[in-house]
Order: sequence, then C-alpha cells, then structure tokens
Amino acid sequence: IDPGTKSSSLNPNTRTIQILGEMCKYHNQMGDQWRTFAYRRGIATLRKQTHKITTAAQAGLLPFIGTRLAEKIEEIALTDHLRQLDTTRNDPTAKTLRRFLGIYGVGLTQANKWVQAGHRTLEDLLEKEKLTEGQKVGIAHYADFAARIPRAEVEAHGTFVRDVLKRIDGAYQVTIMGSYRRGARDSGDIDLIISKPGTSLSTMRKVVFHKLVAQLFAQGFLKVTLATSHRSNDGSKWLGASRLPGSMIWRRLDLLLAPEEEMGAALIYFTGDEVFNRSMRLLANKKGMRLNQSGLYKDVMRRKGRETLNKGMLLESRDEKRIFEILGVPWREPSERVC
Ligand code: DCP
Ligand code: MG
Ligand code: MN
Repeated sequence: IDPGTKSSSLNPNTRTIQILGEMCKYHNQMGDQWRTFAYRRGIATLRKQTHKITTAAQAGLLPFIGTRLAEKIEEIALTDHLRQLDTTRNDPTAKTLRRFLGIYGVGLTQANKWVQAGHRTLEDLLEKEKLTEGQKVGIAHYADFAARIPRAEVEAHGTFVRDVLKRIDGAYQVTIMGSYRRGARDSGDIDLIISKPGTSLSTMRKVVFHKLVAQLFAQGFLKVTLATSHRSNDGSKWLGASRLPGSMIWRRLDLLLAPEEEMGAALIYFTGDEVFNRSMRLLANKKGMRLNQSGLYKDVMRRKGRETLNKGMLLESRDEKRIFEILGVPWREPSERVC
C-alpha cells in the first residue's frame, strides 16, 4: 500500500472495491491479519485499474490477486453481490464476537475467551465474569460509544475544552484531530491535540492532565478516565468520556499533548487514518528511517526483532509538510489520507 497513491471516485471497480472492503473489515475485526493484508493488497491493485475487471481470468493476471480473490471479483461483477459476505455476517459465533469487540477496550483475545466460556450476551458478562472498571463502563455505555458523533457535536466538545482551558491559560491551543480533521461528517470519538508554544511536556501535563481534567470533571463534562499513557510512553495521552451540558450521551474523548516542536509529527499521527499511518511508517522503515508521533528519525539502530536500540537522529518533527517531503511522499490533504 503506497501512501502516495490517492483513490479515485471515478474508478470503474468502485462496487467491487466496496464489497471487498467489507470483507477486509470483517477479517480485520476477527483478527485475521493475513487475510486483511491480502484483501488490502488486492484492493490497492483494483484501485489502480482504469478499466472494469469483470472476469476471474482478467483479475488473476493482476498483481496480488490470487485465484480465490479473482473468483470473488468475478462474482461481484456478475451479480453485484458476494454470497460469502452474507454468510460471514450472519454467523452466530462471529456475531457474538463482534458484540464483545464492540465493548470499549476489549480486544480479540478477551472477546474470544468470553466466547469460548460460552457467554453470548452483555448480561452474561455482567453476571458471570469479573470485569474491570473500564469494561463495566464500556458495557454501561455500549450504545453511546457505538453511536457516531455528528461533526457539529465533535466541534462542541472541542469548544467546551478550549473555553475552560483558555480561562486557565490563554496561550493554550486546542485542535480537533482524527476523522474530524479528515473532513468526516461524523466520528467515532473526539480527538484533541493540546499544545502551548514554548512549553515542556511536563508543564503541559500538570496544567492539562491535572488542572484542566479536574475542572472538566467538576463541571460534569468529563465522566470517566479510561486510560492514561504510562511514563514509559512519555505520558502524553488521556483517554476517557465526556458529555455536553443537557445531553445524556457519553462520548469517547482522547487528549494528546504535543510540544510545539513536535507538532508536525503529532499532526500526522493524530490525523490518520490508521492504515495511512501504517503505510507511512512502513515507508520510513524501508528508507532506514523511523516515524512516530514525536518525529521522523534516521540512523535508527535495531536489534534482529523490531526493538529499537536508539532513537536515531531527528530529521524533522515540527513541520508536517517537511516530513512528507523527506519521505518523498507527495503532500496529501487530511481528507485524502484514507487508504
Ligand atoms: N492511530 C494510529 N494507530 C492506532 C490508533 C490510532 O495511528 N492504532 C491514529 C490514527 C487515527 C488517530 O490516531 O486516525 C485517531 O484514532 P481514532 O481511533 O480516534 O480514529 P479516527 O479518529 O481516525 O476515526 P474515528 O472516527 O473512528 O474515531
Ligand atoms: Mg477519532
Ligand atoms: Mn481516538
């Protein structure tokens, strides 16, 4: 997957790509990384075609499209439909797994354990399992967290945080990130980058994670802390839930602190999407560099595994456009960063 290739809405294979995209999403949810990857590569190939691919023979000649994927492409072209997608969607075990995966903070390992233990419903979990506080919140607000957040409401949460922070210190800046910055009409959560020029992370941590968060709780805007990143993780993230005055719905809210000099890398990371980020990081690795939320580095020393021995030399962290340039990726507007 090439971070420099934009998808086109004029592609004649749009319908096929859409259905294969559903299959990809399904395998991703089920934790089947191998199939997810195979679908992604196949879809990336289809995106580059200027003609409609209608037969398996035709599809099979293209890169990264094997026999089975080729047959699916033919079925979709002929029937506008893929039977396997219905089968997978209706499988009861897969449905239960999806239900459990829908609980905030629950991953595949945990969800699978519960399925193996014979649980079928959220009530089963509440009655028969010892749950963490986070999991209890996830179940109590299952519908809230599953609901999409309209763009205007994402803005309202951002404004609420900004206004309270302005009264603590007028020099702080709050930027709405994630799918909102990519222009999405609705979002799964609210992602905010908080920064103050010329201010260290440890100062920002005190002001934001202690003072601001406490005030937002006192005002009834924040409802729960779900996680904060540990010190080893440089402690720049706060995850929780918020609620607008007059509303009953809890929304997932993520705060990320970024020192001014790391803003470019933080913007790339928190704009996403996740697949785009992964392709950017992969590209950096291929070029002997390393990209993370704090910067782009070169001469990173790695042991045989993936573990890094030193951070390497900083190439760029302040300027988002510069990071694209150094990586040799043509600039993409946030709205174009969907893979
Ligand atoms: N991110 C990432 N890798 C992850 C999780 C997140 O690179 N494993 C980055 C890319 C995301 C951004 O952080 O775009 C925000 O994460 P979200 O989970 O909030 O995803 P989005 O905001 O993109 O979508 P949604 O509308 O579902 O919140
Ligand atoms: Mg988000
Ligand atoms: Mn988020």
